[in-house]
Amino acid sequence: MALELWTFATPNGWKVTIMLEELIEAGIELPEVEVVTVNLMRGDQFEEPFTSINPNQKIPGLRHGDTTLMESCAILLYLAEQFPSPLLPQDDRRWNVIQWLIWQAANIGPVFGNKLSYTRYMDDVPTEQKSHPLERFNNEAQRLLRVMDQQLEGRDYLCGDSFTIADIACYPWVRGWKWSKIDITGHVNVVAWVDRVRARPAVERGLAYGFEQEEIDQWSEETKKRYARGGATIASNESIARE
Ligand SMILES: N[C@@H](CCC(=O)N[C@@H](CS)C(=O)NCC(=O)O)C(=O)O
Repeated sequence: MALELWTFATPNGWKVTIMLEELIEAGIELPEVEVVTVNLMRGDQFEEPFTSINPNQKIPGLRHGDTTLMESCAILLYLAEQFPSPLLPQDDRRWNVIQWLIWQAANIGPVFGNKLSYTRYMDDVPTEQKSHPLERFNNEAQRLLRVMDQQLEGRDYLCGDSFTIADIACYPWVRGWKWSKIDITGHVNVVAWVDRVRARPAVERGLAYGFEQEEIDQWSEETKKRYARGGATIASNESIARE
């Protein structure tokens, strides 16, 4: 039974490509994986068949036999359960990992995502209207980074010595701090964690989805412009959904 991943090269999409590569790295024999690109800039997320897989119309989505799934963290949990590995320990560490996974979904994702959107994509919102959400999301992002920094004190990864789905969920958002203009440099444990996670071969392979090797860490000016244009289109995509 093949795994069909419906995705795009964005933080929530990279969570799942990293997960698949980490499972392979852990020696798990995965079924055939078919990656289907949902071009968000073209509005594919509002079309069938993606909408049947993910009624929320946002990537990623997963189909595995009769199971269809939305929400990146639910997909991480599903894959971790289907293909057991240290990425989700089965002993009493399990709920600690799950709480940090949910913490990402409820906090880092929305807050970093909104900060990014107001920083780079909301072209049609006047500057004076952006200042309040920018300040609010930046302050909250800094608070979340303090929580993360504290959690990483004396630990290599969020839940201890072992890399888990909680790290996978947080990493693509935190690594994009320059693009979202959320300064992580005052949080030394977070900075060290970003480097540690980036050094994992499977993470590098997962991040390569949608990108040439030489652009994984440093986007070209052309790519920045493409994402800025695409992000602005997505930010105003509500109109497409209403048509
Ligand atoms: N909570 C969702 C968020 C998914 C999400 O926001 N995906 C973005 C890309 S990172 C998307 O598809 N945006 C398209 C749109 O808003 O139209 C998850 O974790 O899967």
